[in-house]
Amino acid sequence: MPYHDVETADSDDLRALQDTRLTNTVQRAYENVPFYRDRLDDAGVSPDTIEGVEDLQELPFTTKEHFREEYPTGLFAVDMDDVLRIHASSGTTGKPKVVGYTETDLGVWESVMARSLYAAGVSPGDTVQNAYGYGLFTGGLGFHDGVEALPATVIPTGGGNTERQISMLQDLESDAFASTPSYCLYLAERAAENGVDVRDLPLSTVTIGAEPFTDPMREEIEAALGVDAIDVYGLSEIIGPGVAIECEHAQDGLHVWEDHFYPEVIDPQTGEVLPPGEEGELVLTTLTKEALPVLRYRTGDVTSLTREECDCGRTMVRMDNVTGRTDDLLVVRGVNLYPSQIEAAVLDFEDVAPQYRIDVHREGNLDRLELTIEHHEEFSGSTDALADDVQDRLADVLALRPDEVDVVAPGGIERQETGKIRRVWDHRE
Ligand code: DLL
Repeated sequence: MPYHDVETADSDDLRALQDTRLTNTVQRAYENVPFYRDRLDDAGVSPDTIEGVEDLQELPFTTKEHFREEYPTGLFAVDMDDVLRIHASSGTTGKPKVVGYTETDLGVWESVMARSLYAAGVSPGDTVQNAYGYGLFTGGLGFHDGVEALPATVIPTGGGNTERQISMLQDLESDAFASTPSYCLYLAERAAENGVDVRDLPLSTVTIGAEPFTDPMREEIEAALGVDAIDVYGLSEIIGPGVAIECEHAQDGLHVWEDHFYPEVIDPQTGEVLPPGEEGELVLTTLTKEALPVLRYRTGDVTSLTREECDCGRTMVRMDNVTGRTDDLLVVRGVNLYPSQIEAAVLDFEDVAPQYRIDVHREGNLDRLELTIEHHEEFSGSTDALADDVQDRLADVLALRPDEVDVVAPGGIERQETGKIRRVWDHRE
């Protein structure tokens, strides 16, 4: 049984609900947000002609640049008196994207998070240690409210403070742990240094999200923690964590809570909507948000959708694990490559640990690609030979030979205790 009946809704009923909610959202956005009014007027679209999801493609896209142009609250559809909470997503450049929530929005958020946690295998009464950062980042408070709404016990450790994090896991016997994938690895590593094997803890559920990761990276995490790692997806512009999650049952794609967030996948070049199964950029439309309704938001995240039945019985559409973003693309000596291709290729080597760093330099007119990887603790072979093997493999996979591959000892790559991990350093920027 799911947490909420709607998770197994009949497709016609779900569509009817989405149609009504979309019509209302478009009307509210048009009436209350000058940005949307101008965009729709410019596109020659009257909100009255949008009668449901069928008509969605008539609406123009919204982008992260629009959030920046309308900084801080130009996209809000309600008076500030009705905004109970603000969050913001910093990104790497430019102004943060400021997002707001009414009381109803906070209610929706905690309910989709409660649903998500339940789908991941957290039960009412469990104890969930929340290692996402509290503050403007949506991870901390988003998970926090969802755990309480479930209702379960939340331990708000937040990011960092790893020694205390480990002793809390031991002493309070947490059932579940939530953090970024990179922090899971960091925690396991620090625990081992202190003589604690995380695999011996009573943890039964781990959710990972907020950062892209490949399947080989997930396998490393699961091996380090001794438990399945459930992928949870979300973004501040839409609500925060809780847009989509894998079910523990099938762990085969993330169920998008499409009664609140309508997904499309488009060709990032042409903007054309792609059929199920085809990979492209995820576009999301909020169906119930009051403070910040968002129409056709280009997330930049690369995925595909499937409507095939899931073993868990939930009927909601599933999206594939996001391993990268359209703007992650690195062009090195004219060759296009994504960091996830490098991650998957190097972690395929048994001797390579799940830590890496990509540096791109420009020397004269030439780009230079350098990769630093760590070998596993048990490795006793030649680092030069391993470096050569990795270099050869990457030359095959990427159609570009890295100029240098450095294999360093465990711990040789600097660790990051809080926030989203940075692995790519493009010094040409
Ligand atoms: O990262 C919300 C979140 C918090 C999701 C905790 C999951 C867990 P932002 O800081 O706005 O919000 O960043 C959103 O992070 O567009 C993706 O590029 C990336 N992202 C989030 N979840 C995943 C995931 C939060 N499961 C951006 N896999 C998104 C891959 C993810 N990338």
